[in-house]
Amino acid sequence: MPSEGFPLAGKRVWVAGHRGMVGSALVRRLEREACTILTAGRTELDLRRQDAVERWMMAHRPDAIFLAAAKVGGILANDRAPADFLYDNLLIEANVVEAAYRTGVGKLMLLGSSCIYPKSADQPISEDALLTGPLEPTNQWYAIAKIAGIKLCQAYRRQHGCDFISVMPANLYGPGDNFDLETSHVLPALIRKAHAAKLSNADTLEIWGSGTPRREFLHVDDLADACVHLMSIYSQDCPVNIGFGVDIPILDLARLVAEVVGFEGTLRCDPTKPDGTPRKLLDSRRLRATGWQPRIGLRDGIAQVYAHYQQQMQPCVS
Ligand code: GFB
Repeated sequence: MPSEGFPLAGKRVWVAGHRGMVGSALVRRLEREACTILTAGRTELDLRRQDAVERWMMAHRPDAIFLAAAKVGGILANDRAPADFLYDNLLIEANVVEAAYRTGVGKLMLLGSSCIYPKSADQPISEDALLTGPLEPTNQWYAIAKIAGIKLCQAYRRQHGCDFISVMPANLYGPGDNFDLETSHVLPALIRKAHAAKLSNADTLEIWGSGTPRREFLHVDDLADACVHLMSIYSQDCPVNIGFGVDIPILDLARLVAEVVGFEGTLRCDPTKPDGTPRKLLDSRRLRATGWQPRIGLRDGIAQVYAHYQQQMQPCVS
């Protein structure tokens, strides 16, 4: 892989979306680099407003941008708010990418998602599977917006020579996740449900869908580390998958969460809830070829997130 080299030392680096789980992990990771970290809160800057984004960029002049800001959510949130997932994400990406071009930003990384790939893509899913088949209906709106983001990076590279790249993470989890049962992803939902079931001595823990879909989970601190690594060395238009390398059926994930949390009852599937994509395991060979490896195993990662969750809950429990 040809490497242009873009060291972050001495640079002004904007983490767009720094309050989210991914953005805050990026800030934690960038604190170890000799760069200046720029952030903008939601009240200061609405990324869906083109003028505001351009004004902010003109005033703050980042050299590099991690575009982690996005409207995100789990399978039900995606299904129930298609307009928000499509509109918000399209605007955020278009505004930041265009302003980055206009203000001469040296490098931009757009964070996508493994759900951009076709529902029936061959496993593990290589970057070449993009746009080779129909998407999973529950999250097609979010996926279309993220595909547009990849295409924006490619188009600005082709037309204007901008060094804009994109990465596609596996299903993420970590500290700062959303634990709202209606809008969250599966892992924080299971942690919350297992914890509540343990405290109330409930007999069962409910799992949405059939429990058979398989997902690949990556700790957000591993993701942040891979992003900083790729920002420095990767400079091509093809997106790069960032995965852990192993997937697990949702039922086994629920068993693991129950074990870590200490819930000893039974697991019950709710077939009225959607399964989504049957399997999403990324082919991360392109990334591995650069020498990067994830470090946080799933059991340890879940234990860490559960500890965070308990700390967060402390005032309510006591
Ligand atoms: O994490 P999740 O919502 O996202 O669901 P996706 C993964 C699987 O876990 C699905 C099942 O098969 C769910 O039915 N599941 C079981 C649960 N119990 C629960 C629960 O209590 N809550 C939730 N949320 N799921 C999302 C996309 O898809 O993945 C986003 O909708 C994004 O756009 C994200 O791409 C990474 O993996 O199905």
